[in-house]
Amino acid sequence: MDNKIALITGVTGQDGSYLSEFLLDKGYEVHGIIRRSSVDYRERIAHLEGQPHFHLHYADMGDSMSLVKLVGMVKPTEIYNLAAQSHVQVSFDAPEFTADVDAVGVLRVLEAVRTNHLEKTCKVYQASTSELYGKVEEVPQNENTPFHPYSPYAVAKLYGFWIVKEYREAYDMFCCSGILFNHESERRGETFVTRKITLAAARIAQGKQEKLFLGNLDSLRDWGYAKDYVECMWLILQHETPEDFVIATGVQHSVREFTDLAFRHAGIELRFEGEGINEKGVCVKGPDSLIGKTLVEVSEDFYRPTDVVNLWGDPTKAKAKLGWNPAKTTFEQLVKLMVEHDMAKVASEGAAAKVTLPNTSKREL
Ligand code: NAP
Ligand code: F7E
Repeated sequence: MDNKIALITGVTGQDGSYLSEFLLDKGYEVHGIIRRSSVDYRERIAHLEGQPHFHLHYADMGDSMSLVKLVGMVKPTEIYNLAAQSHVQVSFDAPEFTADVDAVGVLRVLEAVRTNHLEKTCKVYQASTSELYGKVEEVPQNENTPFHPYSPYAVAKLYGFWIVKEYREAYDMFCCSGILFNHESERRGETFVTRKITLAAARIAQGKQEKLFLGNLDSLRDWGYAKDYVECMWLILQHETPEDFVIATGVQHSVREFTDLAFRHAGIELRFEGEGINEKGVCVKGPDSLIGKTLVEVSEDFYRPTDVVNLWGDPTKAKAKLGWNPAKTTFEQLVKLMVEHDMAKVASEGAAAKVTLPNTSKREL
């Protein structure tokens, strides 16, 4: 393909920022959608702004007209639809907004392609999710595992998955879903459990936070590295036929294991004692000032009305058909790189950033 023009919705997010870097390296002209907010938060793509092949445009997933106009102007050869209200817990508080952006938003993107008569020249990648498996009916989960969405977020994403499949079959469009399992990084939003943990471990180790409050420590996830996963999004669109793929590492760990390892990398050894809501992580090794202190507690505030607790992906198809390597970054390497990043970040914040109140507020998620 000579003319490589990508349009990324969700460009300011974790995945959008890595995907932009990846596509710019491949010689693409990259266009991203940003939306107006009272505070401009574009930290993840700040280093790309001003590059000659990187362009930003105002549009919104809730505004068909803006999407139709933009797709007509940019005439992308590939659209990566990553924009979403992506927090599962928030979807219980804002279910209608989540449905509008995560479900109907997908339809708006597909219709923007059709309205501009680009069906035959523009491929579409949809950011689907392991949350579709929800209250899992099979372990591990592959492309044939039945869906059982278990949150307003997952129900919205299920519509996105099916509308993409429908447009593929009805209009012969090259549009596909990547069913991605959790992927994390040093750019992960701070209210997802992994980043909440690595930041707290760094702050506690440096005397800037007293305690970490978490919800369900038994919850199991298949965590990979976001930088490795964006490559797969691209590979899915380069495959000869439009197909959906599960993207996962094939390895599962609990929130407790993630916490334990993150604190170790921050120089603190924890012993977990008690059960359920009474479980605690007590410091048994580390700075003298922390020995014997309870550093991790469970709070009901972080329990969800329905929680997905057993996600474990089977990436066999992606390995075989896309040649993707799910073991590029191991769980251990992922935790280490996140903690190292946050130790440096917290150190640079200075003493003023001490978190005096532990994060008991529900807003911390
Ligand atoms: P993220 O960091 O939360 O980024 C979400 C992006 O969507 C942000 O750029 C956000 O823009 C944008 N957005 C939200 N509402 C919008 C609207 N109304 N109009 C335009 N843009 C809007 O998410 P991520 O972790 O990078 O995930 C990327 C995609 O993959 C999402 O669709 C997510 O649901 C899906 N997914 C993620 C994972 C994972 O583990 N990370 C796994 C499976 C699927 P602002 O910066 O303006 O808020
Ligand atoms: O929760 C449990 C929580 O918020 C993981 C999104 O990218 O991945 C993400 O969704 C697990 C859940 O991610 C806390 O109950 C315990 O079981 O990090 P999370 P998520 O819900 O898996 C999927 C694939 C997506 O598609 C989404 O867009 O950890 N947990 N204690 C906690 N979770 C949070 N956030 N905070 C806690 O204190």
